[in-house]
Amino acid sequence: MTDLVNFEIMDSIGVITVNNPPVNALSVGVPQGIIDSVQAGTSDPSVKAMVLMGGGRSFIAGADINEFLTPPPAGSASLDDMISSFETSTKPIIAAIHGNALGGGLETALACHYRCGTADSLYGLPEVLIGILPGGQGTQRLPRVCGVEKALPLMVSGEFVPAPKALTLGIIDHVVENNLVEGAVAFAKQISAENRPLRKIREESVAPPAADFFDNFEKSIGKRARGYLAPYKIIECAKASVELPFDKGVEREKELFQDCLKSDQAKGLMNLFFAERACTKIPDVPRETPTKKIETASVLGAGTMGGGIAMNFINAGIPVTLLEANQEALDKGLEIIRKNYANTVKKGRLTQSDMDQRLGLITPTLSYEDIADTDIVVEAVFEEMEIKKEVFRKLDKVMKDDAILATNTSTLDVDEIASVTGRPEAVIGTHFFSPANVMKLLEIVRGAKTSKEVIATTMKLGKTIKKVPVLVGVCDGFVGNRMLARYSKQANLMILEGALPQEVDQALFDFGLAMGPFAMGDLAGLDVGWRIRKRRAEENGAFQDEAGLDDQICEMGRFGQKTSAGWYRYDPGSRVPIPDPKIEELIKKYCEERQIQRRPIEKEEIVERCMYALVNEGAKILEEGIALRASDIDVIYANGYGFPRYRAGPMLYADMVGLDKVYKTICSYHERFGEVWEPARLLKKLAEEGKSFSDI
Ligand code: 3H9
Repeated sequence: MTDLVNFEIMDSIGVITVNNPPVNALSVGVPQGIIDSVQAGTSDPSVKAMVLMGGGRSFIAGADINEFLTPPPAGSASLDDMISSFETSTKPIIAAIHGNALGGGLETALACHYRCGTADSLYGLPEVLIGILPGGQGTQRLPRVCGVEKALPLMVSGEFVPAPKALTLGIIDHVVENNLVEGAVAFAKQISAENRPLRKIREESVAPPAADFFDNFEKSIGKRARGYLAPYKIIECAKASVELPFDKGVEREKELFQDCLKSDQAKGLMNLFFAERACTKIPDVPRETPTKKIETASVLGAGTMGGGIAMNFINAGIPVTLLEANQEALDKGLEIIRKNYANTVKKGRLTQSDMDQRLGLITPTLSYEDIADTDIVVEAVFEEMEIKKEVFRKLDKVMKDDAILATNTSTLDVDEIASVTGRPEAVIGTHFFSPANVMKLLEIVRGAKTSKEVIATTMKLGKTIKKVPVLVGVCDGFVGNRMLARYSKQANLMILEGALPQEVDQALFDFGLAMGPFAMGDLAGLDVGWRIRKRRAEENGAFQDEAGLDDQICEMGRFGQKTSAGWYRYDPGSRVPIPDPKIEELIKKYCEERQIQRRPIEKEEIVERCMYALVNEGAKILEEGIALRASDIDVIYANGYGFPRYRAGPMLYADMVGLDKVYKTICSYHERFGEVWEPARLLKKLAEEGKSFSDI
C-alpha cells in the first residue's frame, strides 16, 4: 500500500494497519493508503472481512492538526473519500481500537460496519478543544449511535470516554480482552460466519429529544462556553442530525465546520495545542537527560499556597510531609485541605474513600528532621528574602544530598536564595498559581546554576502532578507577573485618566478574560500588595507622603472580597462585584485634588493599552531570554491568568493584529505617555522586518 498503511491477510481477514507515529493522525497519504487497502481486500476472493487498526501505541487520534494550519496541496484523498470507500465495500470492515480513537479517528471507526476495542481504549470527539467541530460526519453519526442527548454533551465537552462506557453507549460493539489483533480477527471471522448485515449507521435515524432539550443545553453551557464559537456550531449540527436526512445533515456539518475552521478562534486554539506541547521541550535539556526519582515530597508552610501545593502531590499519589512552624498553623492548614476535599466529595467528583486515602498520604510535622529524606522540598513560606534565605540555610543542612530544593517564590531572585546553600545546582523555582490545587500553570524557574538533571526532573514532575510546566528565567516577577505589572499599571492609569473600575473590567471581560484587574484584585486580596509596599517604603526610609489610590482603598479597611469591599462592594456572602459610588467619589476626589482632567475612555483603548502593555513586556522578556518562546508566554497566560484560550495568549494575539500595527501604536503611546511605553527592541525589529513572534 503506502509506508503509512500496511495490508496483510491473516486467516482470511484483511488486516489494515495505519503506521503514522506518534499518534496515527490522518495525515496526507493515510486516507489514500486505507482506500487502497480496502480495495485490495474487496477484490481478493480469499478475504472474508477486514480489520482496520493502528500500529504502535494507538488507533487514530484524528485529522493531522498541522494540516489545518498549513494546508497540504489539494487533490489528496480526504476523510470523506475514505468513508465512501467503506460504504461501498461489499465486505464487513471492523475497526479494532487500542489507545485512542479521537476526532477523525472515531469518525473513521463510526464509518466502519462494526467496532471493537481493548478494555483500556478511549473514545472522543475533542475537535471543540481546537476550535472546530467533528467534520468527518461525526456530528451526524454519533447521535445515531447513542442518541442526541448523550452525543451532544460529548461533542461539546470533548470528553474522552473509556471502553466500558463506550460499550454501553453503543460506540463499540465488543471489548477485546487479550491480544487486539487476534481478538479483532476472531470477531471479524464471527461476523463473516454469521453473515451479519453490513451495519450502516447513516441509514439509522435519531430519536427526537425532549422539546426543550436544545434550549436547556445551550443555557447550561452559557458560562463555560462564553465567547466560544464551536460549541454553538456543534449544537446546530446536533439539531441537523435530528431534523435532516443524513446526507443533508452532513452538508450542514460541512458548512459549519468551515465557519469554525476559518475563524481566528480555531487558529488560536490550534496554536495553543502545539504550544502546550512545545513548552516541555528545552533545547539544552534534551529528552534523554537523566532524571531523579521523586517518590516523596515535603512542603514547607501550610498556608493557602503550601496546602494547595501539598494537594497536588497527594492527588498524584506522592506522599507529602507538611512542615509548619507551630501546631496552630499546621492544624489550620490541614483543616483547609480537609475542607477542600470534603467540598469535592460533596459535589460528587471524589469518593469519600479516595478522600481518606489522599489525606492519609499527608504527614504533618513541626520538625525539619522529618523532611530530610524526602526527594523534593517545596518551600512556600512568607514572600520575604531574609526569611527564604533562613529557610534555605536550614534546608541545606538537613536535606539529603540528592534532594531538590524548590522555592515557590513569585518574585524573588532564585539565584540569591540558592547562594546561601552549598548546592545551588539543586535549587529551582516552582511558582504555583493560586489556588495551587486548581490552577494548571507551573512556572519553573531556572537559576543560573540549576543543574539540567534538576530541571528535567522538575519539568517531568510538573506533568506528573497534572500541571502545565513552563521553564522561565530569573527576573523580578518572572514571566507572568512581570508582564501583569505592566498591564495593571495601564489599568490603574486609565482609572486616573477617566475610566471607572467597572468599565475597565467590563472591557477586558468582553475581550474574553475571566475577569478584569480590579475584580481580580478584590479576589486575590488588596492588602497583600499594600503591606509589601508599606514595608518596602519603611525599609527604604521613605515616607509615603502621598498614598496611591489602591493604598487609600486599603487604608479604608477595604481589602477586597474578604472584607466585602474593595474596588467594588459585595453583598454578605456573595462574590458578585457591585460598583460602589463611594469608590467613584474617591477616584473623582483624588483626581480633582491633583487637577487631573478626566476624559471618557473607549473600550477599544482600554483593551489595546492593557494588551499592548503585556505584549511589549513579553517582547522584552523574549529579548532577554527569560522565556524560551513567544508561545511559552501564551501558555503561561492561557493557563495562569484567565486569558481566553481561543486567543491563545497575548503574543499570538499581537501576531494576529500584526506586529507592524502593534509597534506603531506603542510608539504613539510612547510619545503620548512617556517612558513606560518604550518599545521593545525585538518588537521594533520584527515589525520592521514584517515578521511575527511565531517566526522567531
Ligand atoms: C479532527 O480530527 C477533525 C475531523 O473531525 C475532521 C477532519 C475533516 N495532529 O499530546 P501528546 C502530536 S481534528 C497532529 O504529547 P499524549 C503532538 O503534537 C483532531 N499532531 O501525547 C505531539 O507532538 P510532539 C482531533 C498530533 O500521549 C505528539 O503527537 N483529535 C495530533 O499526551 C504526542 O502528543 C484531537 O484533537 C494530531 N491530531 O496524548 C486529538 N495529536 O511530540 C489531539 C497529537 O512533536 N491529540 N499530535 O510534541 C491529543 O489529544 C493527544 O495528543 C493524545 C495523546 C491524547 C492523542
